[in-house]
Amino acid sequence: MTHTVTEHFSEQLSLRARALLHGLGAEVPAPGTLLARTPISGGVLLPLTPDTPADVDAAIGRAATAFESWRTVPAPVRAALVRRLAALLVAHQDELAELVTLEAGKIGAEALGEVQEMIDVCEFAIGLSRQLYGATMPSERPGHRLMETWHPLGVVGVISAFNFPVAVWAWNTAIALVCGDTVVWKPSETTPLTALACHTLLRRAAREVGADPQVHQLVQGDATVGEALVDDPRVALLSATGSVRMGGIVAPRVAARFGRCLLELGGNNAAIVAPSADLELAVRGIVFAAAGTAGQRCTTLRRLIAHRSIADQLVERLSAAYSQLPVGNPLDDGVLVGPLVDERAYTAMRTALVRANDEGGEIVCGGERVELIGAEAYYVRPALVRMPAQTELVREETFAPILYVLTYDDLDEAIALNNGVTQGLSSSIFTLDQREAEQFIAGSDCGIANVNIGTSGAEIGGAFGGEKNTGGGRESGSDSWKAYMRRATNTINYSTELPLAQGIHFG
Ligand code: UN1
Repeated sequence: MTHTVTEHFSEQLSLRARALLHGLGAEVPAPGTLLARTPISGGVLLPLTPDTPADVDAAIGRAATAFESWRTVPAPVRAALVRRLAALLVAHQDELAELVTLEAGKIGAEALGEVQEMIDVCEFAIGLSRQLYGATMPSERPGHRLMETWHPLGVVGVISAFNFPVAVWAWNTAIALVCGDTVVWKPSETTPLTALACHTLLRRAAREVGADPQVHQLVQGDATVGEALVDDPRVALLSATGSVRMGGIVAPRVAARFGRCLLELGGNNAAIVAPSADLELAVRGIVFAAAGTAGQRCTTLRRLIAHRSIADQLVERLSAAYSQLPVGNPLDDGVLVGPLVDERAYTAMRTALVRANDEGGEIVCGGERVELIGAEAYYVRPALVRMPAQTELVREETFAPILYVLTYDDLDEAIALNNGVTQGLSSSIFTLDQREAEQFIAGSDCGIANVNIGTSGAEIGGAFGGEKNTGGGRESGSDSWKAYMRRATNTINYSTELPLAQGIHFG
């Protein structure tokens, strides 16, 4: 496309974004310096006005005030808000997904899946609202009851990343709201429009069920906006998704004020392919996990640890599958790999591939840029790279579609390679040998360890998160809700005596 054709196309995308926002009921905000772009063409969708630290301060204040009454609403009644949000998400699933495609560059199926993930977690949260169970324990004292009760925590700050611009917000917000917390959301500055749309739908849901719309606040802008959340003592829990670097800044600052952190940081996820693996199934799983979302999930498969006996055959099959991957405009049917988010991501990918070569790697296929829609959009062919060892480069997370292939001889060695990185998010093994599968589940040091599926695409029902530099947080399903509440241990004396614990006699 020539420059002018690209510009014209970008204008069309911008008009489409405005129309979608309108359809979702969001008011197009005043133009300013925060530029919502589309990675599809690299063009600007809308210029927005960013929030100042004073705006963030006021938003936290409103959320703190709203908390005082929201915490007293019974949890199953609070769930009515989430139920209405889920209904609105169902009604607007297509529009919201299209906005995700425009802003984050996801293909249609994945964007719809992301909105589905929001609906799923809302349903989970609605059921959860009647299951915020506390335990009771036998007391050592007669006529006493010992128990735990769970209480709303306060204002939850949510910092989310561009790659899951809406689902990760929903994981946090749906759970936080039924737990009785209020939310201040700082989305990625790369995806302000989807955030605006979600905020609008939630506020509408609140109005429709008679809840206080101030339970949710949206603050937009760069790192200074996030920092205001990080440092504010009124933010009881800060749930942040992003890079290890970001987590390293956020965690000590929140800890210094004795706030709580829930971190979901980088991943450098591996899959082991054992000799017994169903290779056909493995290839399908690997391609989705490594090339899907153009390699821009924190759960993306980045390291393949193949048994020496099947490695060549596996690489051959993967290479054949990679060569058929349709790369292109994610709005087009049939495309499986959309654009990288921006030039920086592209540069990081190129730099990694040059280093791979320097470190003795062999680029089997991919890695080249495909100039499809002008010079400002970064489309690449997913790369498959054989590496002689787990080098420093392989141990780093490059947020792009590069799959490094390593070989192993015995399973202990493969598990050691899996664990031999600083990140600990997701991992998987392809094997038909149950002993190997169990050994892997016990041996992987990651928060997620799968068998016969890839590393990405987790369901919301499980706890999501990882160990080591991934930050240790758990979000969405299982008992992740406990991070959003405070626990009180209660000893209740219903006797007429006052026996002391540990058999102490006092006076
Ligand atoms: C992320 O990349 O930050 O498991 C979240 C998955 C998705 C969520 C990814 N359900 O790939």
